This record gives sequence, structure tokens and C-alpha cells, in this order.
Amino acid sequence: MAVKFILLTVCVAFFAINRIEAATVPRTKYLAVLQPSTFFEAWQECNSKNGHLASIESRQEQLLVEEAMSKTRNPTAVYFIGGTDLGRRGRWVWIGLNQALEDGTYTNYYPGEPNNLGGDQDCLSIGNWQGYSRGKWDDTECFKKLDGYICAFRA
Ligand SMILES: [Ca+2]
Repeated sequence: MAVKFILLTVCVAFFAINRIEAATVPRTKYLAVLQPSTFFEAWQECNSKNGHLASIESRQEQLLVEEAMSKTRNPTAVYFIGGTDLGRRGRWVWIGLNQALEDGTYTNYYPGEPNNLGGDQDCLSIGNWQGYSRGKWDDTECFKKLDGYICAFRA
């Protein structure tokens, strides 16, 4: 009887843990593509792969993007992600989601960014830099060709 009770308890706990994991694991998959591209080329490419230029809405998603970057053969590449303030300076929007980065939403800017350096930095990049700056975000010129881009795919 005691053995049955213990087994039942273990089973219930196992299913409960599985449910919690299913609820907390983000359902977005990310792909880092090494292909020199402007923001707009990157946007089109992700779209044509049935995804969107990456949005990053949580620390969990940030870690998945860092994992995707670490899988490429360039350990220090800089990629476009899908944030832009084109059309209204300072109002950042995830274009793949049509959603503004309101106050309080997750961000991972490098200290001092976004700084709109030179007055023409309207698109977000993420760097696979080493150390502290790894995975930090920076606003950069949309027409600059970065090393690549990150696509997101909703499961
Ligand atoms: Ca900047």
C-alpha cells in the first residue's frame, strides 16, 4: 500500500513538473544566419523563411538567441534583430510582432544604448561579443550591412 502511494505521488509530481516546464519554456525558436545584410534585407529573408526578424521579449528568449549565435562559425558576429524606431524616434517596435517596447518590457541594451549616434541609428543589432557585452543590444544604421541576422519562428 505504501509503495503504491509513493509511486502515485511520484507520478503526480512528474506530471506537475512537466506541465510547469511546458508552460514556462518559450515557444519561439531562433536561427542565426551569417549573410551580410541590411535591416530590410534581413526582414525580407526571415519573412521568406516563414519566420520574422527576431523579437526578444524575455531573458529566456535572450538566452535562446545567444545559443543560436554561438552555433554559427563566426564567434564575434553582429546581427540585426527586429527592433526599429523608424518613423518615430525613440519609440521602439518589434516589427515581427507589431508591438512597441513599452516601459517595463524586457530589454538588454549595452550601457548607454540606444544612443542614436550620428542621428541615423534606427534599427537594433545584437552582438555575439565575448564577456560582459555578450548579447547586448545596440541601435545601428538600418542600411549598414551587418554580419547577419536572427530569425524567430513561433512554434
Ligand atoms: Ca548605437
